[in-house]
Amino acid sequence: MDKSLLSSVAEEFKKAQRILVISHVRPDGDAIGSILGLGLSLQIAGKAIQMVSADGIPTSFRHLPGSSQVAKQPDGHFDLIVFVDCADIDRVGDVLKDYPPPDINIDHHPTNTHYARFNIVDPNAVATAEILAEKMSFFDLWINQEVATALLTGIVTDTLGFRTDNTSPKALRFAADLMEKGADLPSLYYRSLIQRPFEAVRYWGAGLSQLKREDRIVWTNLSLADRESAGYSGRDDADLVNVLTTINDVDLVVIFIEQTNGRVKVSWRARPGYDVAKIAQVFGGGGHTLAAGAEVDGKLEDVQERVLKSTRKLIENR
Ligand SMILES: [Mn+2]
Repeated sequence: MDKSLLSSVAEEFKKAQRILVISHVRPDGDAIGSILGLGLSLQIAGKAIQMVSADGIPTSFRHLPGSSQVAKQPDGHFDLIVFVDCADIDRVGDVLKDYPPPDINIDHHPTNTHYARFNIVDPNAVATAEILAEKMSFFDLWINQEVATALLTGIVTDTLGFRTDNTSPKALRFAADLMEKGADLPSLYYRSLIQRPFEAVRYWGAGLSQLKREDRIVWTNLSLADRESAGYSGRDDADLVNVLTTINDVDLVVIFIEQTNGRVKVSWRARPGYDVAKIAQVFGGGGHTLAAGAEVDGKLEDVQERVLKSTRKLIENR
């Protein structure tokens, strides 16, 4: 990475007094871990920091040190606005509509649009938190136990526990460094990836009991009635899709989740060699080649039929 870019960013951090650190809507572990990791380390350096996540903090990350300081919207004026883990400028939601454009963009998405004055974008990093772990000393920022815990949470969650294709020796070395700085890997791994509410698992039960298979496709649906009888409060699939991807000899997994707005949320997962983002785009959604989603107007059964028809074509045309 360009040394002068890094020095310029280090200089910006040094000059600024009031700094906003913000990440994307519907935040994941890397969004939260990056906000907290950078935010807390800037606080240690004596800066006045606001950390913002428009959708708040998901329950599974509320145990992280500093999470109670994260607000849903910014307040006041800032010398520096920093986006972390955001591929494009709109991903932060509309909470920044009265603010100037971002100064610094730190991200690892290959689709990043380089929207800030300074863009530190590394698509080879497994997580934005990995980039931060690497650059922190360059910015003269300190990684204490709390910062290390936040950053390791970002790395662990974006790699689904060091098992995604892009998991690298470099990421493992940073993870080891962060453990040496005090991050408790087994505990944060359990809390952010393994542990879940009883209601979520009951909700899985509804999906699992209706599981269907045809050739190399597996699918199921989750209705509003399933959600209610399980007592599950989320509008998502409670990560059931990641359970279904563990099934042998299956190339494609699809989940249909009925929503209250007359729409159906569809989630695809694929083994390497397919591109589910393409089908998701046909239905107005998007994503990555191996993981994509869409929200489709219509009744559960109708959407299921239309989507499966397109999904079968993927296998036929392979
Ligand atoms: Mn990320």
